[in-house]
Amino acid sequence: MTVTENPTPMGFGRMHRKEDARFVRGRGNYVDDIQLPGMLHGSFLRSPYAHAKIVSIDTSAAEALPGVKAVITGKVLETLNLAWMPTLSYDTQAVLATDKVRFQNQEVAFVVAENHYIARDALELIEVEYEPLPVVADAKQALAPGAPVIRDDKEGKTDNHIFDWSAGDAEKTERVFAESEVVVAEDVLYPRVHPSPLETCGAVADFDKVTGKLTIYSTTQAPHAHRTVYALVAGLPEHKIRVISPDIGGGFGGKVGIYPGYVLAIVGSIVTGKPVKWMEDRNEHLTATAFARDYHMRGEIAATKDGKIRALRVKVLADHGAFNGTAQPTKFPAGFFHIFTGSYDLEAASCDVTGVYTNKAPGGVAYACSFRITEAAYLVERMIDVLAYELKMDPAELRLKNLLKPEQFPYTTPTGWEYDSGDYPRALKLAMDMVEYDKLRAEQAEKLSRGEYMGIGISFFTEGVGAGPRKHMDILGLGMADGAELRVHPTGKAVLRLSVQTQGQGHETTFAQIVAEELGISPDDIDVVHGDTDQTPFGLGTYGSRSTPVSGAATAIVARKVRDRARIVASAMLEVSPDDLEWEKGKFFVKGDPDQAKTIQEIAMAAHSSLELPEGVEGHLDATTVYNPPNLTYPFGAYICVVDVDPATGQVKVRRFIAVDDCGVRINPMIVEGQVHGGLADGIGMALMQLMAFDEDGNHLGASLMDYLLPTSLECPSWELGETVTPSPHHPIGAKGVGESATVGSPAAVVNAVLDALKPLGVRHADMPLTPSNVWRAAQGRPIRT
Ligand code: MCN
Ligand code: CUM
Repeated sequence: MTVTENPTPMGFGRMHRKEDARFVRGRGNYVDDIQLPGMLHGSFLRSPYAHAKIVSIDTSAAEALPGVKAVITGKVLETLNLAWMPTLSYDTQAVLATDKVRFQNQEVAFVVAENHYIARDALELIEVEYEPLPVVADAKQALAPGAPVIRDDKEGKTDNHIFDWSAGDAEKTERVFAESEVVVAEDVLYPRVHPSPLETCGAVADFDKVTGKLTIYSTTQAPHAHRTVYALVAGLPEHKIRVISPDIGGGFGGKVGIYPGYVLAIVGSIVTGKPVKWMEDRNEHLTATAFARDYHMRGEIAATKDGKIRALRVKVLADHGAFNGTAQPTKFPAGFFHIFTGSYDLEAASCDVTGVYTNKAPGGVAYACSFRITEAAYLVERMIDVLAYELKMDPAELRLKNLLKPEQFPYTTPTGWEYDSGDYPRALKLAMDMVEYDKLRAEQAEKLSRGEYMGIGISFFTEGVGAGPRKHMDILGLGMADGAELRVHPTGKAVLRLSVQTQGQGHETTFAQIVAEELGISPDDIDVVHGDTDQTPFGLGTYGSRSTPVSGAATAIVARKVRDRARIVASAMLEVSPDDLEWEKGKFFVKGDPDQAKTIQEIAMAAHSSLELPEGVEGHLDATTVYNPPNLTYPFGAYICVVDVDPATGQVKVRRFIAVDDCGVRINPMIVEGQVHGGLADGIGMALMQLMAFDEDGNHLGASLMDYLLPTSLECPSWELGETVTPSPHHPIGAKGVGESATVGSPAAVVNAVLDALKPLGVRHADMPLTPSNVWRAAQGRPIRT
């Protein structure tokens, strides 16, 4: 493909995505595109109840339907010791319900048939007798005395409590609060939402009885971690398991965990001896796969009268659904929520998080959350605006007064994070310049005098992305480090093999660009292989925006190892000492004699030739590495949203959105901007439209895209992006992650803008989603509905 206006850069820079050549031609290869000879199809019978005892299941009529090959129930799985599986949070989750169902649409039975239609028809022939039980649909009811116990499968469990977790210095925080001039508190809800990528979840399992090899094509963001878990759970030898994650149509964290469907496709294939495909529909995806958020927060902020913020304290009730199926580093049951002090210089902070079971789908960490930094960033940015409201201060001025200063980096937060680098005031001032802040405030005042409500919302966020370090971070005991392998063929073309896996982030392009930057081989001459455990080195996968911080570093390092080998080969070719060579992107030359040079392509050929190499040098240029990050990287940004609100109808129009992001060195600015665009749209979705609601019986009220709304171009303005570049000092190319930045930063800007518009009506806070009816209710001073 020739793209004249967008030539391939020899390294970092704007470049069209290599993978788009197949996507725009409809030649992507997704799980549902996989067709294997003799393949069967599986489908789930799901529970209509949110909480009910299973009295009996009769599968005989379904089994008798022509074309049905197997009907699997929890009782069948019990005989295989597979009725329950471990979650990524050391809990257990029912693969198929045996004793009772614990959320609506939970998996109850699995039919394997010749095709999808027969499988679905057979579901209707299964007779299940349920005995409905009282439902816990609300996190606050979960710990009430006498609340029905959801997890009575756990021995001795008499309540719905999962964990208590705290961070920070509670005593010191208490002291600072006691002596502070101003203390403001607010209840802030981050409602349950769902990432809802274009592609739902699915798998094709193919067990070969002769070789004992199990191949699983699945929509996973973490193929290697899944393989290890399958090996541990099913007792299958790990080298006989191959997990292939082909093209993925968006993951957003919803494809990190292991779903019953993956397991049942495997069991189905083992039972029938045929490949089995399972692919869920939209309704199943929305109701049964990982949700996000559901954090009920009580924030308190302490400050001086003139707006110096001193301390922050948060209590969280975290709704984890029926099984604790979140995925985050083991030591942190609330993920990275304890980064809630955000971008500010505080004396003290503390948080207490309590996790509870409810009769809702499990999950919790999804939707570009950076392990709950979304909730943390939203909380602090809302609290800052609440404080500004009480102090009658401009929210931009209040932030500028309290932002960390560049000279404070590296900065250790009151809850123990070490921020690597940043220049926060510069980013906020740039955003304010771009939007012409003072002019905008004047316009707002002028409009208000004519009875028009306009709002300006600011948010500033700091994320920590790139988990490990391995010493502090693991998932199910697997340390968070990632491998990379780089092969350079004799003609100088290269193949990079990675443990991380793209779901749309453009890794085939950007990781080739990192190699290009380091070696001077064109990105067009570098293939990136990922998403196949048989072909790639071990690593924990893509989430928490860790690909660039971890595997991006591994890629730079492995390319530098290749360069070190190339230096030795070049020295043999040029008959000089390696120390007498100098590197310039793409070639080594003799110091002081640039005409005496060998290109990386010439060196690659020589490395494979009969050229005599020094003692102990093996030849070839290939290298491998494993990268264990010394710290997270800390991207940040300043966002400003401008809205027009009609309090009479509750309509909100997002007029402008300015986003200044700093993710350190940008590998491909075009891809970074695409990531930011997507995240900003997410923010508008969550702030204004999205809610996974349930009625008191636990019935899901957002089970289709008619009820669960996704933002479109109609709701989004033309984004205005700015950037600053503060390299990460510990990352080999100075890059920080960016994939989740805009989703983390934008909801608060939108909500703050709407509430800024409603400020003259005396509204200090209202919870998301700010739908027209909720905005109208807030404007009327009525409680809003979530
Ligand atoms: N990048 C860059 N320069 C930087 C940082 C990143 O050019 N300084 C590029 C990277 O090379 C990569 C992309 O931007 O191509 C995102 O990189 P990174 O921030 O490392 O994030 P990951 O690749 O690890 O992607 C995960 C992140 C997460 S956790 C969610 S959730 C999310 C997101 O990415 N899911 C997505 N963005 C998504 N975008 C798409 N299209 N689909 C998803 O499912
Ligand atoms: Cu939390 S969503 Mo992303 O980390 O895959």
